Amino acid sequence: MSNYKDLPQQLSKTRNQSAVSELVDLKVYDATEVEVEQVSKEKAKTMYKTMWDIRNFEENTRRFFAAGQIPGFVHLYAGEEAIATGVCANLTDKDYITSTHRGHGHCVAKGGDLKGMMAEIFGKETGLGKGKGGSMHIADLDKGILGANGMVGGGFGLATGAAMRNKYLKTDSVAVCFFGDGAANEGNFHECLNMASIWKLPVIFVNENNLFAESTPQWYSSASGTIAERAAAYNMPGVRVNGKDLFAVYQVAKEAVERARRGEGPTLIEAVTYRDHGHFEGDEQKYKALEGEEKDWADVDALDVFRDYAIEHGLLTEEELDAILEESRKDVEEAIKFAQDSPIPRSESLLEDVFAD
Ligand SMILES: Cc1ncc(C[n+]2csc(CCOP(=O)(O)OP(=O)(O)O)c2C)c(N)n1
Ligand SMILES: [Mg+2]
Repeated sequence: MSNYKDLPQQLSKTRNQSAVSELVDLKVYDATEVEVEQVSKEKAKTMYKTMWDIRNFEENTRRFFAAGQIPGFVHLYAGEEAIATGVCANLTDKDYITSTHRGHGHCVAKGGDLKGMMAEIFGKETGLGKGKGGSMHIADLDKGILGANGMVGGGFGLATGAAMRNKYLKTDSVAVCFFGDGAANEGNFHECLNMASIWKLPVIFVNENNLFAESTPQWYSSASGTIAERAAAYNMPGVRVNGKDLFAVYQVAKEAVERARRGEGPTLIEAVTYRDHGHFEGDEQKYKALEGEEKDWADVDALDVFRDYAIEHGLLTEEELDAILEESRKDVEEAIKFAQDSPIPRSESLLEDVFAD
């Protein structure tokens, strides 16, 4: 938290200064540019609750995975809460999102039921996917959650297709594609940004640049200085934002969603952040340097940033903030109990939901 004030400056630094970085007029947002007054008290409360729901959900998933109660593989979203929360606060159930292997946060922020999600991760019959998918396959079509996805870059085509559907049916719904810095180097990224741009599709590409793809640093794997600057190649706005700053993310997402709803086409947002834990649970993280810029990002907690900011601007009181945290703890505890008490899938269910009628 101590380094928070320095972050906007850090954000404008690029490791690989490319020719394009100098040509493109990149907007770099931080909270100081956001009119916090525009955010209502109710909205602020909801967003803080969502961030805590994600954090509590993830810390408990970590705990029960370590205790051997969760089968399979889990990738935790803790540390990146402000991105999913700030983006999804601009969406309704009629809008779509596509998620990643690190998808719990996106699903919580889009309104996924905590009990159904936790039961899915525990592999129980009451889970959103009847316990057959687990952590990387959480989906809820009624909430517009098109699914977490084990394929890196798997969301680009789904989100672009969903946006195509929205436009074809003349709805004002949008689609959001969350993806990592590693996914930005998949071929699908380029194909879908191009297509979304020529057809002016209502899609927002939200890059979560957490500085690593597994153990590979982002600066090593990317030829461009930033991911946002690639937007210029596809003739759409590219925005870089402090992904630890909920208000800033909320604001840039709001502008992009409004633009998409007006029929003006896609936007690429790069939100810089850092994951609190390993790539997956069990990762020894020997590759982490935890010094310099990386340490600055690791030291910032988006929930503290929000809390300080909300108090400083008279948006919420300490008592109100504490009450929200308590409510979130209770909700997540109930979700865990629900998951633990639920039955494992019946063996016959293996053959159910395999073919369409
Ligand atoms: C198509 C494909 N290639 C490789 C993998 C293995 N893999 C899983 S996660 C991951 C790194 C993804 O990094 P990033 O997109 O930055 O997301 P992050 O884990 O940082 O959220 C890789 C290479 C995969 N699941 N799918
Ligand atoms: Mg990454």
